[in-house]
Amino acid sequence: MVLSSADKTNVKAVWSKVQGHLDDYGAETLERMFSVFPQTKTYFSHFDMHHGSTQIRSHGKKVMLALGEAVSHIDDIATALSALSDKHAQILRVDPVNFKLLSHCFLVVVASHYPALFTPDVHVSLDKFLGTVATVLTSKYR
Ligand code: HNI
Repeated sequence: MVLSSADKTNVKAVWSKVQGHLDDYGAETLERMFSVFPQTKTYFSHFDMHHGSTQIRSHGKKVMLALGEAVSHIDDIATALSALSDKHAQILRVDPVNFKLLSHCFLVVVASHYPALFTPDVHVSLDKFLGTVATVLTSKYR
């Protein structure tokens, strides 16, 4: 997946809005994923899964910060997320199908908070970006 310069501009525009709300949007993304795709909860059996759970908020923020790292290093996401890629492949072993589910939920969060920003072009760019991140995080599985 190749991000064009227009894609990069669009992703950075989204991130300039999102970066002040990492806890909220991270938690919202995870809560949507757990309720819409309950099979994803199997990876988090050690978490308090109630609404407003501090574990969900803190994990959501970690995921958002990692996405922010990818935005900051958008020309070399593989290097920026290399350690996280090792961890997902060797320790967490999250089935790659789940990355699409998380990405979908994040797209919904962005669209619902910024409907005017979320044009079809921006939707495509953000989807391509999330696809690139997912490819990096699942690239070391075998
Ligand atoms: Ni993921 C841990 C980022 C997708 C399940 N994940 C992390 C951490 C970051 C992170 C950051 C913390 C690592 C650390 O502590 O060293 N995860 C991301 C990103 C994506 C992603 C950027 C995709 C955009 N992870 C997923 C998906 C699942 C998932 C799709 C499963 C549905 N991740 C986990 C689990 C942990 C985790 C489980 C460990 C959580 C814990 O604290 O026990």
